[in-house]
Amino acid sequence: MTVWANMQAWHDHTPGYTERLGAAQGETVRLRLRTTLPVENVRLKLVRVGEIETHPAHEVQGLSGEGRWFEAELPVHEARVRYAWQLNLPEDHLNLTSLGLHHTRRGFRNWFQYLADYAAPEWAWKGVFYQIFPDRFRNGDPGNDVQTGEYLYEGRPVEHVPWNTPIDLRGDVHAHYGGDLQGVTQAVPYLKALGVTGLWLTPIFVSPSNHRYDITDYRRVDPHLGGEAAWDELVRETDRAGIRIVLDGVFNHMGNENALFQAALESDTAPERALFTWRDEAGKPPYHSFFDVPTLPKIDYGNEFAVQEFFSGEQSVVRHWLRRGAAGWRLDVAHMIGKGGTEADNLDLHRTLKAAARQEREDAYVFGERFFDPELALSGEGEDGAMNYHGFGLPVMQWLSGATYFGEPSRLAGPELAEILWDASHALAPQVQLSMFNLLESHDIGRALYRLGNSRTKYRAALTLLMGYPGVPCLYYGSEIGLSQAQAGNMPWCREPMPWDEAQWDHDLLAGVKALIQVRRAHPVLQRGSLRFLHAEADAVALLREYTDESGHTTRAAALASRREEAHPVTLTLPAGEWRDALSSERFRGGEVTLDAAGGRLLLSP
Ligand code: ARE
Ligand code: CA
Repeated sequence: MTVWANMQAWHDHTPGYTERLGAAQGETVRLRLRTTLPVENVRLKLVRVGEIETHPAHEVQGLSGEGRWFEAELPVHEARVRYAWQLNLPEDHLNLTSLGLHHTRRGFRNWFQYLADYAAPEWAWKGVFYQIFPDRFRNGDPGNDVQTGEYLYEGRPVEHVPWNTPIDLRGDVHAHYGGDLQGVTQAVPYLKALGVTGLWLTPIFVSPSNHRYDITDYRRVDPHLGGEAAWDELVRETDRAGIRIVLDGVFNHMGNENALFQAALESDTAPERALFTWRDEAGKPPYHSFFDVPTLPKIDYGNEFAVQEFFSGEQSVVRHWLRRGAAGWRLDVAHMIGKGGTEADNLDLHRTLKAAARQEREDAYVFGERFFDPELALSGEGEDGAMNYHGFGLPVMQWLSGATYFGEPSRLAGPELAEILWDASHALAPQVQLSMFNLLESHDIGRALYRLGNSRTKYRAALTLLMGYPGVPCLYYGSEIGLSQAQAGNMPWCREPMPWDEAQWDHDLLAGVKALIQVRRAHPVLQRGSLRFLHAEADAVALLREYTDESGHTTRAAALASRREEAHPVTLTLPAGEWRDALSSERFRGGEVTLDAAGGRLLLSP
């Protein structure tokens, strides 16, 4: 049930409505509601074990905005408080929840949420991330390249591939292009000019494959990526450019060449055996592993040594790299990390991991790769957010392209898209919504440009939604200059090397991407505003962001996107006031407007 902008009562997490976020348990927080309805009185309701408690709200004067304001005190009595408003009218009473105004109270899942004791990594909200797959981004030092036949991986010799060779089937895990951290350092001026402020590097530690998800040594940077010195230099240069780095934490499994696993294989009595779970099943490796891939033995966190080694110990991997300059962790297959060989999600472990990360760096940004429903894991105690595949990137791309990322046709239309997005976002507490890691594409799912038939117009529409949506936006290396893929499919096709010959770049596209990033970074409403929907028809959707300050003054932004290639006039109703197109600066007044939505529009008010 999507919530639309034309509401007669409103409340959200921004300062005009919520005094502050993340207060400690036991404290009290001032909440407000604004309404144009002829209410007689307003009450705040919250759930305490066994009962619904109501608190009176009193009217406050002197705040801006249409309608009347009411204020109440919320006792923050537990880690996650659920609350709603009751509006009493002369002949009626209504409930305001995150689903809007209703005669009944709706389910508690739809009440507003207040997370206690939670400091969000707000720096990430202000930024724009860029994902780099190190072997394919830039070769800064050909001297450290993997050489053909240098070693065997999965029984086959690895292969050195010259940079401009298009990916073919050989481009799978044995093909090394030679990209490295020196290359990333050389590209810092490029990244800074693009406007990104965060990098997510897929794994950089010693590992035999080109993707490096099979880690041999978690405490050493792969010498083929430039080793420790290249990491230190990268941290220095990115710091100087105001860019922070999030590393890929592969904690569900390790590489089979890792010394811990090798020791476990060597003898039946080795203490390291307790780090894995052993089994005897025909056709499968004798230990649990990621998707039964023999090179990726699964780590058993039922074992305290594993918890200490990777997460909480004084010298844990999580702590080590935060000390060495990383700003956070992306947790590979976060939902799989578990005990006893199961893939059961385990909030306990994620809590331990995040607590250790926050001790090292109080604003460390920790988010999980969770392909499916992340809601249960996102209580604020574990990860800050999750990679937003199912709540954002996949449905948006499915709607725009008319196909799933496996290439199956899809009939998803605008109204259902709005429904899916709203459902996923309102289920999360506000800080978690804003910390979700939003992406359209990645090294696992195929390039957005390619899936949109290489249409620049549609890709710009996709980016408009990405920059307009609550959550931290992330781009995938190369898409900004038009890097696509040679054929349909996920890996390895979406991992082409970045071309550095600028004659091959789409400079128009690059300028457009830069402009969108600038807008996102310049406007707090896009970084921390609330979300509602303005419009949805089969081929177009529009959403609204709002940020209300302590005095009740509201700034707004709207993102409008179409999935058509040709001009597409869309009529929608914007909140009253002065509006302007963030890119063209064209000005118009709120109310009913008709705008060409092709290629997407980002609008600002005032
Ligand atoms: C390689 C080859 C594959 C081959 C596989 C098995 O590329 O073609 O099938 O080996 O031999 C890393 C590498 C991959 C590598 C893999 C195994 O990047 O290239 O595959 O290791 O060696 C699911 C998980 C999701 C996971 C993806 C890959 O839910 O969490 O699969 N993503 C992470 C990383 C990957 C990484 C690993 C996990 C392992 O981001 O890069 O792979 O550390 C559907 C399915 C999902 C699936 C999703 C995406 O939605 O239902 O289960 O996600 O597609 O493929
Ligand atoms: Ca190199």
